[in-house]
Amino acid sequence: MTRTAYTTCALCEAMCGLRVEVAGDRVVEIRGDEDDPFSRGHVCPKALALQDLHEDPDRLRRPMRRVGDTWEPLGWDEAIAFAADRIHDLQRRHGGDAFAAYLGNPTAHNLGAIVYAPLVLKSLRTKHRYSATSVDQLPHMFASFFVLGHQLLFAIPDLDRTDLFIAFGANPLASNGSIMTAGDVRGRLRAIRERGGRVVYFDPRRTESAKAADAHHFIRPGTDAFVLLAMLHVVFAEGLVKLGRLASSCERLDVLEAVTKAYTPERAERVSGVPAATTRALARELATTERALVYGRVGACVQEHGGLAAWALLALNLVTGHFDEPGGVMFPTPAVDVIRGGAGVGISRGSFGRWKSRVRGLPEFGGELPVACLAEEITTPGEGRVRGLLTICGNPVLSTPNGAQLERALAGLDFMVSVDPYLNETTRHAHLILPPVSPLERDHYDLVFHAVAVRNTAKWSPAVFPKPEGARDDGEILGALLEAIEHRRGRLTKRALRATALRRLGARRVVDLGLRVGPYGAGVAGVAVGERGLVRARGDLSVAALERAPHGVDLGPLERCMPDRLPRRDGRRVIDLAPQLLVDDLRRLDEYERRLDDASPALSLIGRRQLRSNNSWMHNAPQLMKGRDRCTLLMHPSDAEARGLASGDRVRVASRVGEVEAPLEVSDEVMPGVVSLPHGFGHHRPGVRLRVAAESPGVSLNDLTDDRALDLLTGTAVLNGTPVEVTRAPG
Ligand SMILES: Nc1nc2c(c(=O)[nH]1)N[C@H]1C(S)=C(S)[C@@H](COP(=O)(O)OP(=O)(O)OC[C@H]3O[C@@H](n4cnc5c(=O)[nH]c(N)nc54)[C@H](O)[C@@H]3O)O[C@H]1N2
Ligand SMILES: Nc1nc2c(c(=O)[nH]1)N[C@H]1C(S)=C(S)[C@@H](COP(=O)(O)OP(=O)(O)OC[C@H]3O[C@@H](n4cnc5c(=O)[nH]c(N)nc54)[C@H](O)[C@@H]3O)O[C@H]1N2
Ligand code: SF4
Ligand SMILES: [Mo]
Repeated sequence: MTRTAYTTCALCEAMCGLRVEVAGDRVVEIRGDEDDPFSRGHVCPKALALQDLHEDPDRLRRPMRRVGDTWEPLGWDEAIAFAADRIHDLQRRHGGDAFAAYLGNPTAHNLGAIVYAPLVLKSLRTKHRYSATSVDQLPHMFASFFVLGHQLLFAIPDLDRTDLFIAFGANPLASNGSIMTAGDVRGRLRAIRERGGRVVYFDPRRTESAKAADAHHFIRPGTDAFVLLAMLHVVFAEGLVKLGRLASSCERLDVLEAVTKAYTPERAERVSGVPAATTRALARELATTERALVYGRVGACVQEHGGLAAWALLALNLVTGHFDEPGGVMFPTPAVDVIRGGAGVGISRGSFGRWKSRVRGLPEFGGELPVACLAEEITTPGEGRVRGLLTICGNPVLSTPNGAQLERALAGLDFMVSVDPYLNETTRHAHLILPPVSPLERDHYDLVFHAVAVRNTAKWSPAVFPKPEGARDDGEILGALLEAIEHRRGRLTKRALRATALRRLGARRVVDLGLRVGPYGAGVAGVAVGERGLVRARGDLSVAALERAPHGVDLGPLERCMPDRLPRRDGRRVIDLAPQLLVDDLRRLDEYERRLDDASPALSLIGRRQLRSNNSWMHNAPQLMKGRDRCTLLMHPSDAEARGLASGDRVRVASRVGEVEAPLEVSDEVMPGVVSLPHGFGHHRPGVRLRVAAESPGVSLNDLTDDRALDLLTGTAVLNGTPVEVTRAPG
């Protein structure tokens, strides 16, 4: 007897609907759900690997405690009590800040984790909060906070209606789209060209996306801000500014004009390699095409001037009239509105500089410190040293700069606990691992990615399989941990009682409340709604209503919502086109340009993503690991020739912080002077329980990236543009 279950793939941001054929407790087949109004049947190879994940014998099923070099299983109650006792004891003796937390990327893809992890972090009362944000989208959050007043007001490409899509540092055909949630992003990009529009990429590599586009321009790593500022320069110089409907909300246009005057396309050409004529032509095309936009992603973020690039991207869309307009960048109205808040689902608008990191003095953003500082906060002696760590959904040893240094630091912690299904490069240093159920054993609602989607939709996906006896999902694990931590501080305190109530509430009820008070909900008596009082109820969404629509519901295209959606600053809803902090940071950009004059002849190392891979943690899925070794170093033929190297040679790649060896792949896909290695490999570490991954371990790109290299404005790690030397490997 087989049955059909409908669910959503939560591996990447695309939210693909799945149709899963199930026999008993086994997966028979996974296919795209053609009735899903958002993804329309599209899936990528990773969806099939959900079966691998589900069945993976290496996936941990019970809490495990490390005793020396061996691991012992233990029961949940004992495990949670052990964690809470150790955390409490450590903080009592050394202060709250002696315990740190790191949240990884799957937190955002996991309902239980996204609801409960922030609550646990709050209850830890530590300034040492870290996450994958500072190796990813932090510059966008930073720019949105200062320009628009809320860190989560991401400007989303209105992909389905645009006629010009210009992308800096994104590879949607491999990543399936990022901060641009779009089921079947390939089809949606193809449709732009089919309706006569154009798709253009700026990337140091001619990626799979670039190959399927109208134009691709090589750009030197780390120089996007120069090109984007030059585009602004052209828009002002040629009188192409069009603020339109939002003119009265925009402030400091004159400052933006004044500061971009110096950034000519010629100057950008010298630094970036992008011809001045290209910059001019594209700036004009952007300004004069009715439905057009410019977009930037990881490549434009994790670099030395990511903050400036993110600001320039926003500003360009604003001054060319492509902000909050169909076909430009727009703002979703998600069914659970995490920006407007209400019913406890709101996310704060942001903060900056309320405290600084102990060792390097780097400012917090949004309550977090840059993860590039985590290792030094553990190893540098003195008052306030980090002695304990909680990781949730994270593998910072492979994902953050100078991972080898972090790895050594983790080994010296007094106590480390990881909420994670695998014994991997990071969690092997934990004293306790708390493993959640598989993705097919948990309910799902996308609180994050509905809020960054190219269309408004909503979908509740019940677990495909019931939770196995004695298993817990992330929400249950973190809810129990939250309660236990607060109860150690006093059983009857207000916070302890609240923690118990929150644990009992459960993630499903949180979503239900969020839906009811959201823009398509019927409201709930007695619950405060957002900052603006009761919002207009447009429907009757609730979890029960969504359960009656297993393929999800379509809530229509993105709609104009500005300036209403801006939070008030000093009582007013304004857009600051030229925040002073960003203007001041231009000085650093100028210094960078001067430094280039005496730059060393080193190669510039960038990363790459592959369709059959997902950051650092899916190399244990057999269906994704078939075929040749993918962890190769790409190098342009002219650079290979200059070094007497050929495809297949083993090369040594060395940076300031480390060196690795990898097979060389000579290719004119990368621009001269640039080499590329995928990130997320490096599974050779001892003590890791990933048998499939260990067969093709590769090397870690982040054993080369430099923890000292930061976008100093935002605290984002520089993961692209690392100077390296490449030589033939000895022997
Ligand atoms: N050089 C370089 N480095 C990069 C990048 C780059 O482009 N170049 N990209 C950066 C980006 S964009 C990101 S987002 C970060 C990611 O950085 P991280 O989030 O730290 O790393 P991931 O590889 O996503 O690891 C996810 C971890 O979560 C676990 N996990 C998976 N699913 C679940 C779940 O449902 N519950 C729990 N509790 N755990 C789960 C996995 O076993 C794994 O340990 O890496 C960054 N690092
Ligand atoms: N298959 C797969 N899908 C994924 C992931 C994955 O690991 N595998 N990870 C997920 C995550 S966590 C994220 S954040 C998204 C990321 O999604 P994307 O940002 O779309 O994906 P990337 O491949 O990181 O694209 C970055 C591009 O920037 C280029 N680049 C590098 N340096 C520079 C530079 O200085 N300037 C410019 N203009 N370009 C530069 C790189 O060559 C690369 O092509 O993907 C998500 N989806
Ligand atoms: S694109 Fe692939 S990994 Fe992303 S949600 Fe769809 S099936 Fe899952
Ligand atoms: Mo990411």
